Amino acid sequence: MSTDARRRVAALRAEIARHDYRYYVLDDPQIPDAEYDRLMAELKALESAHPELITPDSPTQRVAGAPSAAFGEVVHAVPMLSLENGFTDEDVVAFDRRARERLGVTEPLWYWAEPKLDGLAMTAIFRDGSFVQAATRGDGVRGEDVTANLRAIRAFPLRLRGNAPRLLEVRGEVFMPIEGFERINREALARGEKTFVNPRNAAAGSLRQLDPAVTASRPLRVYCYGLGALEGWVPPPLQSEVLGALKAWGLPICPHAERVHGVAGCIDYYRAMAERRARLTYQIDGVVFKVERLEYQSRLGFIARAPRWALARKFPAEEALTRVEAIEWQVGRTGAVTPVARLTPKFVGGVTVSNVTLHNFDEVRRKDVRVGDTVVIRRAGDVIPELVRVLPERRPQGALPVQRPERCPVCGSEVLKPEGEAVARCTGGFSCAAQRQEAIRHFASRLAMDIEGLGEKLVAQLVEGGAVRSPADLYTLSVEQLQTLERMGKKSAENLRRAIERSKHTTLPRLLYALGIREVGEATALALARHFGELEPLIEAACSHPERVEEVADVGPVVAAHLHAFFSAPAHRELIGALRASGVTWEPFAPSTAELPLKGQTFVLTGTLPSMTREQAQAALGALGAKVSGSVSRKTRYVIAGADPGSKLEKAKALGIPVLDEAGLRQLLAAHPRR
Ligand code: D41
Repeated sequence: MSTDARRRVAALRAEIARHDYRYYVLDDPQIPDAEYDRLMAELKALESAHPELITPDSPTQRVAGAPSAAFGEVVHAVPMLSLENGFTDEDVVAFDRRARERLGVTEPLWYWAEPKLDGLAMTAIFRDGSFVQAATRGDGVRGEDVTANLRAIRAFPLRLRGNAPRLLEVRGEVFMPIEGFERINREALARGEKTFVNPRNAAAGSLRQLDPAVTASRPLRVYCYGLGALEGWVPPPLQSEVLGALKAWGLPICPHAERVHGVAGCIDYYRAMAERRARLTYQIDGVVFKVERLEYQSRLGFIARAPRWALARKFPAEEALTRVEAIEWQVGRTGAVTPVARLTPKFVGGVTVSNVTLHNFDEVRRKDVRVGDTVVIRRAGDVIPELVRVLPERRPQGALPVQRPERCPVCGSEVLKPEGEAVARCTGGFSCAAQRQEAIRHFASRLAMDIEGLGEKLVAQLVEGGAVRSPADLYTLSVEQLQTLERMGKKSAENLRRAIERSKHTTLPRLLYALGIREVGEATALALARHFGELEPLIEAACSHPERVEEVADVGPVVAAHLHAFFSAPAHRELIGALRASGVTWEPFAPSTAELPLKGQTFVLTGTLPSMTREQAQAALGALGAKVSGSVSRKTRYVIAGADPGSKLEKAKALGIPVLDEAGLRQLLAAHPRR
């Protein structure tokens, strides 16, 4: 046998072990994966040429031997205790008080605080530094022999570094980081296989495998947190020092564990981890506090099967079951009609949840939520509570699918859900109490009726106080009435009154925009005004001949439907009458004799513009007479390109057609101001 081969094998094993240590224990990898794979390949080649050099703790032996038929049983030399649970700060205070009373200590104790990993407990034995056996916790007295499986986990060392004791039994948690969990689930889904419900189940399912090759393929990690049987080593006085020693031997330790002072330190640690929880790469279900001093630990001993020197402070459960009592429809400020499930109140994630939004009708159908259903709800951290899923097996008989409301629950106006959109909306606008305030704020805004000084706060007061129910009411407000508003002196009230008065003389495009018809922005309002010249012909067309409305550049069936719904509503016809009656006038839009500046020019839009929607860009161009087309040809005047442009941009370049970004488009629009 060549001594060269023996030396090279030893060097490779040491190097591989060093990289594993840097990666899994120090979290500071040194070499790329490809280089690691190369070292491994070289070692494998050498070992197959010199099989006599193979030892069980070689990294090539992580998966060795055939799958077994069953797990053997292991009796734990030192029983694996369980943890006492605490659910409140008071539980932590009581735990600390009991410990100090028993010890006769009055000053605050030091604690070792660590995350409570949501995985599965294991114990591993090293003899003379070599890994020899591992077992699950089982009932604490006897567990299953998972030696071959633990050996298959790359994150766990097969040999200890430095001077290891004759016998070292370490205890820890096997877990699967969230990212790995999501990856194996994605892969399982792609193969049409079953997925794991959570990382804990994934870790348990992966460790308790009769074929260690399967375990090896799963992204498992191990963090060690304690000791079992020992020979040839007297542990240092403190828990933190024990973990320091384990880490020096190359065993992975949770990086988020720390020493804390007294009960106050414990409670602070709990809060800090609860806040960090969502950003951790692994799942935890609480934190664990352990009395630092080992001498105190042994004086405190244990009751039943839990040590008196440790407490698991659990996070509130994030998921719970409850029942859907009703499904109601809420109307938002902009008319969005949103389904909300009213629930039997349930304490989950630290708060009582009594309703959850179902976002939109499609979501209700997708989840198939029905009144009477038992559902899983979830509230994680500060995240908005959500309805995760329905338990169909618990559905009461006769529970019917939810129907979308045809009429607004607040005002009774028609509810429309445009094709391809998720959100259904109330068409009530001003006449809907839910939308009144927002609609009036929009009416008064600068690009609409431009009532200077009438901002959001004043509108809120006027609407809440009942003085204003429709925009027409603004024109009946007296200086005296305005003066009753908060922080409104005589002078400001007079100014506001004058601004309201001034706004009476407006233009048709401004009025159309001010009405707040869905998807009728400034550009569309202008195009409509330009096309119809006056309001009446537009109303007539919108109500009776929608196809005529679609003749307007850049008005499609969606906008036409919104115009139809708006002008068909009696409340809106009344509003227009009331505005006229209170003296609001608008000049008819004189169709300009001059040609529109971009008439005859074709534009193509591609990609996403930073601050304009496609509709806005299209409307703005249309208002200047340009045509917007879907495909690039030699006749295209400009291509407007945003982020992630498609093949249209390539084609434009190939044809030598000028390309503008949003800034360029804005410059072009500014060069041709609309009236
Ligand atoms: O992270 C954990 N899941 C964890 C579990 C931990 N950090 N420390 C633990 N400490 C103990 C004692 C104090 C009994 C040695 C534990 C567990 N036990 C434990 N895990 C499962 C049962 C008990």
